[in-house]
Amino acid sequence: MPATITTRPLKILLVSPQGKMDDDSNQKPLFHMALAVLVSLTPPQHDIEMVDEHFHDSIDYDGDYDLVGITSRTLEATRAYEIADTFRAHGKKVVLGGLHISFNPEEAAIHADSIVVGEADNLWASLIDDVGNGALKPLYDSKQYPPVKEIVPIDYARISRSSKRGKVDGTKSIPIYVTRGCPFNCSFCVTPNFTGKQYRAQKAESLKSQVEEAKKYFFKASSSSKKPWFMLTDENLGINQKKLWEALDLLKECDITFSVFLSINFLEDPQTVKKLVDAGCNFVLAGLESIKQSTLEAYNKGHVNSAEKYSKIIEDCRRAGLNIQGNFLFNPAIDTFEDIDELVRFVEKNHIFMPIFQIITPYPGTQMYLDYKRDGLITIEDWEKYNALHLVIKSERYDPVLFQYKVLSSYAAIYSWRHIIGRIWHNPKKVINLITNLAFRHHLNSELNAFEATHNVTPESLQNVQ
Ligand code: B12
Ligand code: SF4
Repeated sequence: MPATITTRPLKILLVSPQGKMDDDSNQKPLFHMALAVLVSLTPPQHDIEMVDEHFHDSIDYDGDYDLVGITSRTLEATRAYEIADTFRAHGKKVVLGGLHISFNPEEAAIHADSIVVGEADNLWASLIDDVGNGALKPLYDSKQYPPVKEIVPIDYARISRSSKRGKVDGTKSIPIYVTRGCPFNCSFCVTPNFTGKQYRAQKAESLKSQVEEAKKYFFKASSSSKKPWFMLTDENLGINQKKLWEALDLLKECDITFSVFLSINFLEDPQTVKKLVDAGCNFVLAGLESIKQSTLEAYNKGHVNSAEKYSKIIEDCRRAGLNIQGNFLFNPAIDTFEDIDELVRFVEKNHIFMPIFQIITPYPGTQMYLDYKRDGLITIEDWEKYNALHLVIKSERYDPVLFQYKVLSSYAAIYSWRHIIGRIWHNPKKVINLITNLAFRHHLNSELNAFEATHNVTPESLQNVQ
């Protein structure tokens, strides 16, 4: 609930910046959950405006804002700084927060009047009070405030008044979350050093009323899409089976479709899979990362995923009516070109739904970043390039351009017509399969063409590279 009224009404702008290399994915949620949380926590007398560059909203640098708050992930950090600098040149007070800023406060401090480190849930109301009283501090560190133990209910009514997003049909996702945190320690993931230790879950009754509110303000059925699509932005919804089942039983009553992030091993349980399908789950995004257990071990994910079980779990889910979206990581120190080819064959054989290929990227805040930084293995710290399609670490075995080219061309290859037809034929929910495959195919082919032109490479360049 918003804190009590203590200051004069302020006009606050909240911005979600878009990095130059952040693609215009159709998987993006209708608004950024960080901003949604801030809106939901803001005392009621303040006027809030939300701007999202992922939807090409324009920014009014001359607006009469008392405070401009900007969120950022690493990929968006450079753009966030650009926006912050421009607002400050126009005499506005700027606060920067979010994942990237939390792990790079000194870098960010140059661009802002104030920096928020960590989750803002328990400090945002004090920060606003300080702005109202002309006493904004340069740093708000969540460690100096009580730990975040609860999930703030998202105020969809207020978000709809503040944001430029109107009602959408079920082809665009409305974000919501049930839990935060994940107790695992995968070395490439930010969660263990951010929300990981503070696992918490939404109160069941509150979840249902939020879904109903979200539908009221953001959903309009169309002839081809009759149910709203919610993106559950939990880091890993499967951690607590009791909470998961409770949430799924409630969602079943809401008549929606949704997608969710979940570790694949949780799907070994047929009851969980059945509950997901019955509740309206369209697809689960699972970080499969690699089909080699030794690679999973190297990322400290060996106890979360069991590679030898992937095919059976995916097939069982498919039979039950559930698509599994697989995310895969490629690392030049571990994966040879032959390993990449083998993975392409695995993706084809298992008809993985909407597969995602990523080059391993040590995001600030991860254990991997700390290790690579210590060992001098990071070659690029231009944050614009942290979109997981650039190689930003040293590679002994492969020329960096050729490694990127191999991953990108393999990525495009898994969206060839042959793969797409196989996927649509075998997977449940044909329409989503068709729409997503066409969107990925189009996007990846233009990325590949641009890469070939920029780097002057052709498929022949990869021949004879082992
Ligand atoms: C849902 C999700 C997605 C969704 C939706 C993304 C979106 N645009 O909203 C999808 C699937 C599209 C996605 C895509 C990607 N994602 Co993602 N995603 C997540 C996930 C699981 C949850 C994010 C979320 O909604 N959290 C809930 C909000 C409330 O939390 P929050 O942002 O941390 O906000 C709190 C604080 O940070 C702070 N705060 C944040 N902003 C601000 C601003 C101000 C002014 C203040 C005061 C405070 C403040 O207060 C908030 C409330 O406490 C996270 C995991 C994680 N640990 O965060 C990964 C995560 C954010 N994703 C990640 C990555 C790498 C990506 C991709 C680059 C992957 C790719 N190659 O395509 C893309 C980038 C797209 C993009 N521009 O966001 C990384 C980011 C690492 C980093 N340092 O940047 C994460 C952390 C996962 C990981 N590997 O560790 N993602
Ligand atoms: S299981 Fe997923 S969310 Fe949890 S630490 Fe590993 S990658 Fe991060």
